[in-house]
Amino acid sequence: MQESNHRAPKDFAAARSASLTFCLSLLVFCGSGDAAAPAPEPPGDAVEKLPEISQLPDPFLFTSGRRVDNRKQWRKRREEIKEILLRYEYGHTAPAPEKWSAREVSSKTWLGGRMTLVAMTLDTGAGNSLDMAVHVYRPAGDGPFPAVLNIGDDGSKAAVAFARGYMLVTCSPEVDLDPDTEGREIAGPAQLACPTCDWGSLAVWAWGASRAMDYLQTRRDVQSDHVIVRGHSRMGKAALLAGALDERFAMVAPNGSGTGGASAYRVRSSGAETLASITSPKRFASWFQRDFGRFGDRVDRLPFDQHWLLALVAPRPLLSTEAEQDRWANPRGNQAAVEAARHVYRFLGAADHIGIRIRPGGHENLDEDWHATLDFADWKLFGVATRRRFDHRWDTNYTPTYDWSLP
Ligand code: GTR
Repeated sequence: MQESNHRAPKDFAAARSASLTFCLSLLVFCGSGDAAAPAPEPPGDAVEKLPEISQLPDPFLFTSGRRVDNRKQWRKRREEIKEILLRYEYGHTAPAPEKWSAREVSSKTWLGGRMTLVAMTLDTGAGNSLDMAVHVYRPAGDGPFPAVLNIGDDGSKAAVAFARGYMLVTCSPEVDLDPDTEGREIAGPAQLACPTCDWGSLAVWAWGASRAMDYLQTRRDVQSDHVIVRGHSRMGKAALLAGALDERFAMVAPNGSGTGGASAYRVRSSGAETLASITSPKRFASWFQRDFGRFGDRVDRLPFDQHWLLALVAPRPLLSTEAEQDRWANPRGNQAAVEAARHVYRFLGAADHIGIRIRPGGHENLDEDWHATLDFADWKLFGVATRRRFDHRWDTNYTPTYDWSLP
């Protein structure tokens, strides 16, 4: 049995005091020195007062009306975009906990002895209030290994990762921190721990992935500067959000993430899931900031679109893996968002660090999707050439209609 206790590294302490704080006596999320910032105002009825923007909004345009014209300014704009997305769409993630601990629960051989599966529990809140399972599928040898952190406890791709020289790690925030529900708002451990937080489930799950990353940074067998955050479908949305917010993730790989993930709301394939549909109280309103559904029939009033979320990852590698027949996940909107976000990548000198891979078939999480992700990772993180293409277009007739371009 291993046990370790940790204090947040310095830069997280700084980020914590700078961020909107959710200081509660219940939790040790916030240090006592933090000045409590006012809770963000939910957009509420103000949706009607927001300007109509029919095109994909300009990611380089500050709210003040000024435009980014150098890379240093992009860092500032990035912070502004983050706050806009959290305020309107996902709700704010809590700061990193000041203290947390990891406990080994079990360890057994896996894949006929070629790997060890180590089950850990991370205690990220006061009094075990926020425990989360983390499973490490550890190849034989000392490492350190690059790793894929999968949101969701799915070990079925351990062999694929292993064969490609990557360690697989899974975490389960959708079970342990905020249980996934459809059409039911429940107060899961995260909401109970922080009743004044406005985070929806996707933000909680992304926060959980960052806590798993805290832990991976302490493992000597992990190359913590080469961790890819990945997830499928709803967990793809969470993985994208985690990678957008937490720059410790070296690469971000949403699979079939669709609406609320890597697909634009304003550009749709026929049959694609809409904002109104995903935020319906009968479906997944609880994944988002509670007022986000008010944009259901006013998508043109959204101050942003999902290319802004993708742009937060820049210039780190980002690959969206999609499927031709997965219309519900809005492949046309995905293409539009990636192509629009590429302007930010290009601005930062990394135009080919963002890609789309589209395979035949439907909404699944296949070995083939993992191989594509790991080919991209080998290329972008380790300089290994690949013959695979990552510039697929689902709709070759799609032409962007926005009138902004590189500063
Ligand atoms: C669907 C939802 C999608 C996607 C999917 C999944 O019902 O509409 O946005 O997240 O679930 O996670 O399997």
